[in-house]
Amino acid sequence: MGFLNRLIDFLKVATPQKRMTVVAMLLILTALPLTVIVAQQQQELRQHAATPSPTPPPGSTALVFNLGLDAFSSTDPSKIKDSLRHFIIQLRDKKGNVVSTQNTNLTFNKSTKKFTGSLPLPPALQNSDFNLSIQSPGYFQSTTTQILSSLSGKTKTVSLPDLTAGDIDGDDESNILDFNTLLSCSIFSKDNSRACNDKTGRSLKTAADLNGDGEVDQDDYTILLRNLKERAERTTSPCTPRPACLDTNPRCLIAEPAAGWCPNQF
Ligand SMILES: [Ca+2]
Ligand SMILES: [Ca+2]
Repeated sequence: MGFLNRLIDFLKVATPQKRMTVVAMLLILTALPLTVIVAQQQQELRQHAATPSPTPPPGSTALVFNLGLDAFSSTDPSKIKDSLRHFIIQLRDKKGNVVSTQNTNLTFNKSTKKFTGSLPLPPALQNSDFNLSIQSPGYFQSTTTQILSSLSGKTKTVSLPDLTAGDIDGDDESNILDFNTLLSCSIFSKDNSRACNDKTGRSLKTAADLNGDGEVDQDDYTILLRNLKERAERTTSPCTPRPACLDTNPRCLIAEPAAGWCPNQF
């Protein structure tokens, strides 16, 4: 009340110009918190708009996703804070050329440990044949072998094996740069997060938080180490493609190689 009384006394004796200045300052101070609230509400609305509905409207042409990320799948769901994750969906023609790139956010379901959501299919592709390449920050891209065709008026659920964590810098390669970037983003950073920010200044911290628990720490480092080791072993020990006749009836008889058949991708 002391401040208010002094303000009233000041206004009684102040010139009209000074009174106007004080009133203008009070209006600005009052408007600031309101501006912050409005900005927060707008951000929430934008985030909501970027999150597709899990169930597309009847009759629509859409892809319905039910995707897993391996580090999320192996983490206690109650520890996961990053329930909304960005995915990049590339539609490829039969020659493998990218004909459309779609960005979407999918929502983590703690019961199924899968990310779900739907994406309307662009009209130009509703009668086309295509397959999908799917990527999420921090994870290697995975491409379906299944060809989707003539989806006009229909929905198609896309379920794949969990994407593999480890591509922190998003170049679809596994190398020392992924380690350096994760360490830079982590609580053990020694470069003040310099390498954690890419050339455009964008932070890669979300990508480095492989298990979505809100921290980049020893757990993420262990996941990265394990996955890159397994990936390197697969690269140095090429498997033998599984002959299709092994899965037909009658079945052919071919001896399995010592390194085993390549796992069926999807
Ligand atoms: Ca990489
Ligand atoms: Ca983490």
